[in-house]
Amino acid sequence: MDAKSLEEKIKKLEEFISLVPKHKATEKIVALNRTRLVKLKGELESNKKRQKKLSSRISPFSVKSEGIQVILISDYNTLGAGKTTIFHHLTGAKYENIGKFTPIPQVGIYKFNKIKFQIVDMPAIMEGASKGVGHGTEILSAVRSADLICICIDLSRGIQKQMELLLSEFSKANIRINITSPPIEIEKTGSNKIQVYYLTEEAKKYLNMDEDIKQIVKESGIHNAVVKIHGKINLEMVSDALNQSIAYKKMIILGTKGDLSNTQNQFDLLKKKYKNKFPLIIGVSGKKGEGFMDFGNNILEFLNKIKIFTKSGNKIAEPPLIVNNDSTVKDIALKIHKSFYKYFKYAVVYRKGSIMNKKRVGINYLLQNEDVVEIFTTV
Ligand SMILES: Nc1nc2c(ncn2[C@@H]2O[C@H](COP(=O)(O)OP(=O)(O)O)[C@@H](O)[C@H]2O)c(=O)[nH]1
Ligand SMILES: [Mg+2]
Repeated sequence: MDAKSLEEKIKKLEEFISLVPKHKATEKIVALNRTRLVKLKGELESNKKRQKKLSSRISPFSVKSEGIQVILISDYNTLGAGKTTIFHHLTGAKYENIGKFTPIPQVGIYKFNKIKFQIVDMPAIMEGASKGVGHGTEILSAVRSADLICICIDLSRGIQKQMELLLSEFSKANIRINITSPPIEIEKTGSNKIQVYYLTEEAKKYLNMDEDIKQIVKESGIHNAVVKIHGKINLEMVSDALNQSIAYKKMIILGTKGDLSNTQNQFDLLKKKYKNKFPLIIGVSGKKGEGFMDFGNNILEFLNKIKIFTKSGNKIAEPPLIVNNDSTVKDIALKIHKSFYKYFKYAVVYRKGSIMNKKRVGINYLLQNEDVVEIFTTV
């Protein structure tokens, strides 16, 4: 197993164990893996303790994420694209760093309807960042772990050069923009073969690719794995799925300094040229605070997140929980506390409509934006 982190290893191992058919012949492998699981969990615990001690010494670039993390980025050739001005506007930080070079990331909180977003004002990206130039390694690794990247493009200067440098460095760093990762999971196993599982109706259409898929996986040096296909794929996606260094990131563009004259043309051009790759391009003025009216909602919608309020008695808890838009009551129960799942009896969902809709539902009920959920337990 070469899963990325211990946590992932544990998750994968637990999944693997639940997947193995339980009978005499597999008894040993299940037992071995159970033992391994216990060992890994022990390692994780001691790592966490060590991490706590180390955290005072970590690099300023490894920004700890709090809530939804949004990174502001621009290209170094266009110094002064307006990131710090936007950062100040959103976070309410003091006006200290505007017009100055920001050599290390600045972190602040942007609050929108009581929902917190962590905003990171990053140093600009230099040409060669993907090879490490100008703290490129650290900046791009922060990009890889962010929830959303806001590319800041100065509308008072040529937009194309700014975009091209950034897109080129992202591409060289194996960062894919606004596409989802292939619906393929590859997990190394102890058995000496590659097994492909086609887990959805869509996936079953690719049964005829079985041999090819196995061959590609073998080619990467893996000879024992479970490959799970969840949806529409092609062979390139199989090899992408094998490439651990590819990151799939959500990005939007902020056209900055929209208050200056002659920026409308550049904004139109920006939209025209990049709308295919970037479904969300917003014209803003950090200086005048324009364009950010509904910024929090824009972000949530773009990230396919919804707000769910929880209710207990007459009280609705604030802030709402932020969850994926395909979340069910189960996800909410687990998010509050696992006992709400364990002792789940039923839930009542209040949904806004022409009249407030109140409904008693089960654990698998699919939620919608701004639903209010009250969970009842057996204890
Ligand atoms: N007119 C105008 N000027 C801006 C705006 N945002 C930033 N600036 C100016 O552009 C310069 C660089 O801004 P800054 O926020 O430090 O850019 P950064 O280097 O990307 O962080 C400063 O002189 C700002 O006053 C804006 O929205 N409108
Ligand atoms: Mg700055």
